[in-house]
Amino acid sequence: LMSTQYENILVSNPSPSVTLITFNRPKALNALSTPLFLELNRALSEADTDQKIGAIVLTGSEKAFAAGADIKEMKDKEFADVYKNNFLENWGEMTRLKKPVIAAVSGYALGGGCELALMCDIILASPTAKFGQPEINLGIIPGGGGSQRLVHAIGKSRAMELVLTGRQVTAQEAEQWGMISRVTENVVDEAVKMATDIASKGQISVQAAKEVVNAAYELTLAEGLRFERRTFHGLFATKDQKEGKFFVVVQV
Ligand code: CO8
Repeated sequence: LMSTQYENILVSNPSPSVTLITFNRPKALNALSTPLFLELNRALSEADTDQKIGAIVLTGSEKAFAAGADIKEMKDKEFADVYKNNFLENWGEMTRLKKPVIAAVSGYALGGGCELALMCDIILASPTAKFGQPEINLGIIPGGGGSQRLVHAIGKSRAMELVLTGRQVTAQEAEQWGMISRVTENVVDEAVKMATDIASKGQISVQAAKEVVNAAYELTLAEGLRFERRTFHGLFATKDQKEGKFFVVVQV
């Protein structure tokens, strides 16, 4: 069977259990056009439903993870148009995936590029990575979740600074701020390694873990703890728990 052909992304399997999606609009610094997003959503959905795949890695090029939404596409849009068509609505689709998504960021992750990284479950960055929300310089504001997810990730004052000034932060600063998990050379290899490791765990507990951690963004502490406990209880009905690797725990 021919695998799906894409024009704006590359899809590969660097290990049998991992899907690697690479943005492929080098001339536009991987600007996130609508056609790119439709392809991305299709590839993500395929990986999410493929039983062999346990985790997904999302990356761009050395120079740019993604330099934002496509400015050329947005330039002539009018209010009625973006409102009626709920412009950017499909951007949220990747947050509904069951499987973990790791962003491997090199170079620019600006505007929508930064927001897309923030939608991923884990962010690894190379020392060249630069994060920022430059929308303020275009007379708009973040529209892909940046204003909300940054507050959760780095707190109000820092989020406010980024959103109001458009300043770019380095990978090192983003790491200090807890916005990303860590800075590393060979970021794609490291992300694939991590994804392969995650994919080797029980898929049901991985899915449950992702679900409960993400619930912390939306629930009160009491509701979140209840949701965690119930989900935890539910896992005692799975085969993975019966096979369990408790001896590993005991040895530690
Ligand atoms: N959209 C479309 N094309 C882009 C984009 C973009 N976001 N970014 C870069 N490009 C293109 C450039 O136009 C240029 O193409 P061409 O050669 O045809 O003119 C090519 O990529 C290379 O770019 P540069 O020559 O500018 O490369 P430099 O190395 O000089 O600069 C920068 C790199 C600093 C990243 C610079 O390109 C830049 O500032 N880009 C724009 C960054 C930006 O403002 N991003 C935010 C966009 S807005 C956004 O993401 C909002 C998200 C959702 C909200 C939407 C609400 C409506």
